[in-house]
Amino acid sequence: GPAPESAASAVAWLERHGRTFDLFIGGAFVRSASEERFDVINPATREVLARVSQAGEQDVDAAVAAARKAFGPWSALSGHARARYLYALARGVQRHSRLFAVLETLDNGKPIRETRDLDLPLVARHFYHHAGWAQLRDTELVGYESVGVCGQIIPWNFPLLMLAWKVAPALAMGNTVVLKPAEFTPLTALLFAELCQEVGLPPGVVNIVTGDGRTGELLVAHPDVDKLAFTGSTEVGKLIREKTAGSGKKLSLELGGKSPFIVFDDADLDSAVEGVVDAIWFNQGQVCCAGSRLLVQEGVAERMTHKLRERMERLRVGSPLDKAVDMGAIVAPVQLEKIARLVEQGKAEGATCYQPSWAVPEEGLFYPPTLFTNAHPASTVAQVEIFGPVIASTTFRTPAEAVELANHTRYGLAASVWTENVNLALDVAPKLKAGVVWINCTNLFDAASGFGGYKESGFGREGGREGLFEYLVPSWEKRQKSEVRS
Ligand code: TXE
Repeated sequence: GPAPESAASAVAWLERHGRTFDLFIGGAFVRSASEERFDVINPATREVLARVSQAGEQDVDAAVAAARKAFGPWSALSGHARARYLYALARGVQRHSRLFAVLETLDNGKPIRETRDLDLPLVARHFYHHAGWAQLRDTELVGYESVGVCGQIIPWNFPLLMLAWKVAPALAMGNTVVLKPAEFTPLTALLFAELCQEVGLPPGVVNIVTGDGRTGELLVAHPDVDKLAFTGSTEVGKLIREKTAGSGKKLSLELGGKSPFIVFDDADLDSAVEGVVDAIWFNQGQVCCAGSRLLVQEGVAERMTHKLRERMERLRVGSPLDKAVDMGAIVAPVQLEKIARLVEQGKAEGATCYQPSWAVPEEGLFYPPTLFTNAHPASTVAQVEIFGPVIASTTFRTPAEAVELANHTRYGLAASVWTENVNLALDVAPKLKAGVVWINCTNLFDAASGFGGYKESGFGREGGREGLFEYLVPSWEKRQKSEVRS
């Protein structure tokens, strides 16, 4: 097979920083007031990659103040002037894409094939797309104003891509940002901070405060933050909603999921099997819209299980720098323990558990692809977001039953429908309560189409035209608010 990707570029970058990182505030790297730091590990080897700052109250205050100071001049720029910066960031991401991809793979554990061919192109695309919207801002979005200072809290499953989803629209619409990456995966955000310097982004437009949930809480509670955007667990999302109630802060939440993957009798089963690989084994299943519930029509259930088991045998789990692997490492020990615990619970509840005959590497945080069949729709593995490479399968008889099972969840992020009958697909799709429904495909994203959920998957959309309005307020609303204040 192909030679493994070299980690040299990312290692050199880490070494250049003495493997120790400060916070990015007001366009410069500054030491945290407390000088407290935490370890960031490579989940494939458990080695410490770097020590990163834990931002405390003074640091978050300084970052918000820097963003506030930058907001006036930044929001007063013409749209096309801001577009120039977004184009420069997009080109910068492409220029350094190899380094970004390797660093992301080291930090997160996901296969280099994915960071190189999916994460990075999608990141660049997101900045290009929003650069275009920045140009159109002044003519196509009249009657709206920038919101102000945005606090953005992101998860570890797509570290740089989630940064792009948050930062690009915020900047394009004239806002400034204080972003908190997830504590497991802060490194590409810090490299992005360097890119902001490289392209000459005005100081304070983007600030990056690393730290754990405590730093997030400080950002959520900060009185001078106008908007909060959060992607992460439903539990923390709920907490943020409670804490911001009545604060006047604008809020968008992109939370968990337990998305159905529905296979009808007439589906092209080989394509559907590849679809499942993509739905639940892509990124080790650590995907908010992962197809984690397999609903199969009775007539093909046995064949589908058989084909899936054969395909599972041929999946490769191992070093994420190996270009031939299909699955890398799980992000952190707690996540690996959570997966293992839920799989044991699934077995205890009586579902049939299939794993490949081979074993995963022992040194790193690896977990094998896992299939449950005969999972009762109300059971743990069919209801709880596992956020790992585990899919739970159930059968159904009629399309109506498929819809009922699909919607039998607290979540509503995504769904995938597999059939050769276009009428059936178009009949079923609108009945599924999900932010996106894929037909004969899965896990496809584009900056031009809005992404987000229903029910406990959150609210607000990212991407598309609708995503822009998360970072704008109607002018009349802003006037009214300032009148109330004065
Ligand atoms: O998420 P958290 P965790 C789900 C998934 C996973 C579980 C736990 O099921 O197993 O959540 O993962 C910050 N105030 N998803 O614990 O805690 C935190 O520092 C403000 C699904 O990693 O929600 C990080 O930056 N912020 C999800 C971010 O919130 C707080 C992706 C997300 O972490 C905070 C990730 C607080 N009180 C996990 N506590 C998806 N839908 O994509 C933590 N944070």
